[in-house]
Amino acid sequence: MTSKNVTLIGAPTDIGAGSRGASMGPEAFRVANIGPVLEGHGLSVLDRGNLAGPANPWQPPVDGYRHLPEVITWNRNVHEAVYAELRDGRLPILLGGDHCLGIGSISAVARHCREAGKKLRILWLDAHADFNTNGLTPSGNIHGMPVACLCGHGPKELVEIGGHVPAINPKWIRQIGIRSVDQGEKRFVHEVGLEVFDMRYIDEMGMRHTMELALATLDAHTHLHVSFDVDFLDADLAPGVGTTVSGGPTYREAQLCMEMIADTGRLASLDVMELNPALDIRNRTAEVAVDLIESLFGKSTLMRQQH
Ligand SMILES: [Mn+2]
Repeated sequence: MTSKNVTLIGAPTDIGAGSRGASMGPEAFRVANIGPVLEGHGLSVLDRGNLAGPANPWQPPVDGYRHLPEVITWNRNVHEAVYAELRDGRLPILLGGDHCLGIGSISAVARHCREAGKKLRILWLDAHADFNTNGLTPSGNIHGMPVACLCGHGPKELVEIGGHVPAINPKWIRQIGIRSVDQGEKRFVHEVGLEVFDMRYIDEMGMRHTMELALATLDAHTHLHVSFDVDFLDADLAPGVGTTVSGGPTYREAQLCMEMIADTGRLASLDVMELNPALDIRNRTAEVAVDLIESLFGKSTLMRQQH
């Protein structure tokens, strides 16, 4: 079951991103009242404050990676912080920070699941597949590589972070909302057999059917992790991200997505990534994200009775 004890962990860095500003994300979530909003749903919220890590040196790529040493340090710090909360039976919410930190977070979740004998299902809500490698990436930005790293394709220090290679099996992931994938990356996604519900699929089949499939076969022993890249949302709804892509889920589709996840009662860890206050308009994107997170934890827009 979803734990009532939630921990907020801020990771104030844009070390893996292509633009500066996601380092201010954690504070923007707090300004948008993420803690009190979750407490309003009967959760006990502990804010651990922000993790520390190296500054962003803003350098060009080396061997296809930008800022690899700094990315490694940040991910190790995130891994330890997330793992400690899970070991304590708490539900960690990682406030990014850019999406490269998904490596540290999800490797910690996978490690916890191995030790606790749980199955893992990961919902990757994103405009991008984040399945680049240093040979495929056009930019060298590691926020485009976390899924590949978790599946064992990446630099040794990132791939080995949770002590088990690969950290996860690609079959455990469902990607939703995808609409911007680089050419080589697309071939690689097909090669490993990632299950992707792209926007074409959502447009044709609807969010309800998409989520029914993405959440199928969960059981009482499944740990459900959500990795929510705020650029999952349509650019008009969520301007405060570094890599906006138009044609994403509307507010209503995103609400349904979150509510259907909440209905499973299996949510056990969450990353909310890539919020960039420098690009936002009066913290609107942070407020939309907090509103959706509220739904993820059971706020319902429904009139019908819930049991
Ligand atoms: Mn992403």
